[in-house]
Amino acid sequence: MTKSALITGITGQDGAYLAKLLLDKGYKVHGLVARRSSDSRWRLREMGVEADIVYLDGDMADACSVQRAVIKSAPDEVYNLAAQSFVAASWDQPVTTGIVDGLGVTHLLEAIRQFSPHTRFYQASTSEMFGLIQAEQQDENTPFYPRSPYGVAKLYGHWITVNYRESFNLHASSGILFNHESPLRGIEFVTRKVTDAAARIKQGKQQTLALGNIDAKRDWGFAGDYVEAMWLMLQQDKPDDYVVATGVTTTVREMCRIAFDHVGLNYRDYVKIDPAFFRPAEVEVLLGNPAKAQRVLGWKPKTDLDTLIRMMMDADMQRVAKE
Ligand code: NAP
Ligand code: G4F
Repeated sequence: MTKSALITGITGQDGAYLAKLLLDKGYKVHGLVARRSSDSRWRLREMGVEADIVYLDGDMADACSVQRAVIKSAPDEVYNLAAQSFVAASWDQPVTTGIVDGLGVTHLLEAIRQFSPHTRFYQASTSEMFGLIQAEQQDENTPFYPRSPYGVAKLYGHWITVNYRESFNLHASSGILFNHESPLRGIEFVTRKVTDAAARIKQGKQQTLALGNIDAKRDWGFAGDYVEAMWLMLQQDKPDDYVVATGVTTTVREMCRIAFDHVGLNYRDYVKIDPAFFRPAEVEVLLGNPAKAQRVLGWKPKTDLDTLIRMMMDADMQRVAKE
């Protein structure tokens, strides 16, 4: 029997990788897509899957459209990836972020509870919930301390998922994913901002790169590896929460060095510190412990940071050359 999946946020980085993974496994893939005035399907084209998806109009802020998407797709599995996912923007749009990333999760869980209670549910939780870290290495038992409206909204989404699991016996799991990147990463996130700029500087199309806190540390992995963990969570007999990370943390500064090195440049010659890119409250360091995902799901990251940044640099060098 062909399985049906509904992915919200299918036009985003993870949505594109997950759609490809599920299509390769033989799923019928539906995508909830919010109306935009310009093209939002470029990542699905890059992955070669644009024509293989059933698109359903809807917005996480609109409970009726979310409900309709659940009824129409009759999903065995729902992956809730839709979000206003840029931390810095969440201070400028705290209410929208709260509605989409927080209440939106309830719209989806309610639709599943009422119309499709057998459906398995994945919530895209985040290491940003750890924020001001309460343990050197964060795992499923580490207390949360979010530091942005995004982190706070995601914490609501996380707990409402746990609550619907416990209240209504839904197969609802949360993946607490640490930063994951790829050539499809949005240009506003620091890794892509750096690889794009290094490619432009190398090709004489940009002179400098303005960044904020380059001493911040992140546990960076590859999005292609991380969507496999999402799928594995929904194949388990029991729903649960899992940290997905590499277990290695690196400064933004060192990530810059790797990117610029790859094209034979010294980042120190080009990176300028600009207070405009500092945040009202910073998450200084994140470092995940993926031991449970490894033990229960049999999941391990396959891509180290050096390989990941080189993959992104190669893609940006080619793209910038064609511009
Ligand atoms: P992304 O590239 O920013 O994609 C976000 C997706 O959500 C896009 O498809 C976007 O649509 C959609 N969306 C935004 N607002 C919406 C709304 N009101 N209604 C319906 N769809 C909406 O994010 P990502 O990196 O793929 O991340 C996927 C999920 O994982 C997000 O929930 C993010 O918060 C979470 N997460 C990401 C990371 C990471 O490091 N990447 C780590 C932990 C958790 P448009 O394309 O039309 O804007
Ligand atoms: O790449 P970032 O914008 O990602 P951030 O804030 O860690 O959030 C990402 O990962 C989360 C998981 O932990 C996701 F939930 C979330 O949706 C998103 O995908 O920033 C990384 C670090 C920060 O400390 C930031 O202050 O880089 C620092 N940074 C320094 N200069 C910068 C810049 N970040 C950006 N975006 N732009 C800069 O110029």
